[in-house]
Amino acid sequence: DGSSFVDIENYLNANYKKPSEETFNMANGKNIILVSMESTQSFVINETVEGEEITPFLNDLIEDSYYFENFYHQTAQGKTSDSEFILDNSLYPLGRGAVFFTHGSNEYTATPKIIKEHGYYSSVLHANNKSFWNRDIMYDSLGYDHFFDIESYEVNDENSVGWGLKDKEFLEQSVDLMKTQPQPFYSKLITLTNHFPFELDEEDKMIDELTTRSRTLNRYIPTVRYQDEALKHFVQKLKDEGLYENSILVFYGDHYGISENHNVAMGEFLGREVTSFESVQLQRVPLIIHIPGVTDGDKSKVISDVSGQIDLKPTILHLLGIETKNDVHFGADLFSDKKVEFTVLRDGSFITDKYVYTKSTCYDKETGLEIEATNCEPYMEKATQELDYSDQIVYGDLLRFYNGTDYKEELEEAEVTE
Ligand code: GP9
Ligand code: MN
Repeated sequence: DGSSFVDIENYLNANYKKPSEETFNMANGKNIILVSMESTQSFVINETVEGEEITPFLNDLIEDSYYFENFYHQTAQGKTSDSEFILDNSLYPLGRGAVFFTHGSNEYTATPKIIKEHGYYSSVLHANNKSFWNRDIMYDSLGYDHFFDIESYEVNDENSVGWGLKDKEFLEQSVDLMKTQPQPFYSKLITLTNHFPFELDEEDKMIDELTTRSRTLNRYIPTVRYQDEALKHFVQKLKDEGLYENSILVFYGDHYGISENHNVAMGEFLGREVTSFESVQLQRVPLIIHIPGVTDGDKSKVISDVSGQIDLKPTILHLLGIETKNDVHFGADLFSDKKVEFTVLRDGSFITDKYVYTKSTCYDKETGLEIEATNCEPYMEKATQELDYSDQIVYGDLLRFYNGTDYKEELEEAEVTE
């Protein structure tokens, strides 16, 4: 059956959360530096292997940041590209295929497009071919001013491993490229070294591989450690080049790195069986928001509220002091005291403050034990509804009818059918 865009609009209006007065406008006029950390899951944060931290730099950075410890990725088959899509649009990716490919030429009201009107320059920096994931087409649709692809980097045998340019070199060269941009800018950097099959040169190994039965998991730990070191140099270089003070850093994991095929080894490492409940909990990825001069020391905070990548767009816009009341988005400002703890994953699983629902089973979030389905029932319809509304927007290219301040009247009459 069909629903009209009015239904979607009503749903989104009810979903809108007022920004918190404390954080609204907190980063007005500052550069936004986003780093998409390849395959980085939260279980590595503040975790050690034989006494050695896997992410010593990020652990330190968290001490001077807002750190969201219950932040979930919401990606599906489009992997990194899905995370980019969610982040910039606060829409869900598709259940099948990669929306970057299937709907790369839709109209969107993505963050780069919105902040352009507020004087921001926007770019993506990623040392891969521009057409990978159809990025060159989609970035135009999202309103990016520039894509620094592999052509912008100096890549050779020495500074490459696995998928290409090593993160340390990539991030270092990226600072030089960012320096050429007009400020304020919104720049998204996408790392690559911590990508399956997690290859690393001997000289870059700073921590031992694990010794579980999964070669993949074993190798993951040193590449995460390497990425952490690369990020440390990156932040230092931002400071040296004078870009740090006037920027806010948003570091987040794009999606899982260790699939369910490695559950036995993962259970060995975690010291507990990886049940369906644990599998959902393993979809948490780090989110660190660092605002120089603001989130330092006693202003830092570990935030335990349940959230997801879908929440980043309104959060970032509100930090910049941009209202989102008339913007189409499914997430909510992470800092709003009105934010509801309810995060939907693309496969229909969802997480609330009390429950985890997955594979038709309801779990008590605290104990991880299976409980009566009736506990989860009140949220089931909302989860399905939300994914469905987002899909209708993407499949119907409905943002064509949206002019950035209000929904066009003609659309209100249009019937949207599946
Ligand atoms: C490729 C990089 C990794 O450019 O974004 O892609 P993934 O396989 O993680 O989607
Ligand atoms: Mn990725």
